[in-house]
Amino acid sequence: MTNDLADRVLGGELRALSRTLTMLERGNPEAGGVMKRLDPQTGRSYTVGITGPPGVGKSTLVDRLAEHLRSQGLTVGILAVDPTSPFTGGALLGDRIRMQRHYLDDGVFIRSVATRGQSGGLPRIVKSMVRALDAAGKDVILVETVGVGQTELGIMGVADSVVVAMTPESGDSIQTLKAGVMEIADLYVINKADRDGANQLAGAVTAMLQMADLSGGWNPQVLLTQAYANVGISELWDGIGAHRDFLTDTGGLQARRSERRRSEFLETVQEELHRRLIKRLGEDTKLHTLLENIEGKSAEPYGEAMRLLDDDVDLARVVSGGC
Ligand SMILES: Nc1nc2c(ncn2[C@@H]2O[C@H](COP(=O)(O)OP(=O)(O)OP(=O)(O)O)[C@@H](O)[C@H]2O)c(=O)[nH]1
Ligand SMILES: [Mg+2]
Repeated sequence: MTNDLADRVLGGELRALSRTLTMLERGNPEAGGVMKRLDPQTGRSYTVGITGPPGVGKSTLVDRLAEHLRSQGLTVGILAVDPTSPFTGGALLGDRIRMQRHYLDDGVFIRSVATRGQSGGLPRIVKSMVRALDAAGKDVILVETVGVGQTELGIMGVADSVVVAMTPESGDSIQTLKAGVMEIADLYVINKADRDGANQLAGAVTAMLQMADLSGGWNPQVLLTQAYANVGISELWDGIGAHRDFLTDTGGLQARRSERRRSEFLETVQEELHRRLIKRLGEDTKLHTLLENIEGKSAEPYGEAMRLLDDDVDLARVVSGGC
């Protein structure tokens, strides 16, 4: 069954791809079999992360980029990571409406990913989803994430190139820079360049970059766009291309991708361990009693945690319960 599904994904069948992403999202154990078969066929896509504060125009940029890529005959996968709950997804609805003109185009695959209240950052499943889109033959994968400061850092672990979008109109932008986004941006986009202050903001960002130590080699570009009017989009794609060439020439691309695979594995182990432990709490009377003792002060939390982890038999029992 999983082989059949994987083959359909590899054949570019969108429904099979959609189903695979749902399996990943739900932690379906059969997803492992599918991903194993897809993995050898990955590595051909290029992944671009677009991040920045709420409302700066990320979805509009993604939409316009998709349009530009399609005009060049490239296929596009879009993952829109939505921080709102799946039940109140206002932003989600906005994205859907904005991008719906692509729904008639088989060359654009759009998927929203709810963060389901995970604390900050990007759901780790996004890394696996990107690999599935890659195997399905998407030439370019665009990942939109909203965030300010620390919550954006996760995009680094997913994208080959990271675009940080800002606007001249609010204090958010400078806030974003201060929150340490300097380290993650490969390209800066000042969107809504039709508004006052765009050039000043571009100047401020450029000045900050000049002061920063960029001995790593790549000099992040600062670009002005008017996404809603389709201005600056091809220049943005050219800028991404320049970063891609830089990464390819310096071996940085391979390094980023290897690191991404490593962290996908480690994060999955960590999250699954946690999930299975929580599940066991509801089922395992011994563990349940231990917790009651810890709560009632007849057992000590730190020492018991270490003992549980050191006692391989116990740990194996806790985590091997399947799902
Ligand atoms: N003036 C102006 N407005 C723009 C521009 N680009 C996008 N917008 C508008 O900005 C608003 C927000 O755009 P979105 O693309 O939804 O922004 P976003 O960053 O995806 O928003 P969230 O996903 O909710 O964080 C929309 O009303 C867009 O039409 C632009 O270049 N200039
Ligand atoms: Mg958006």
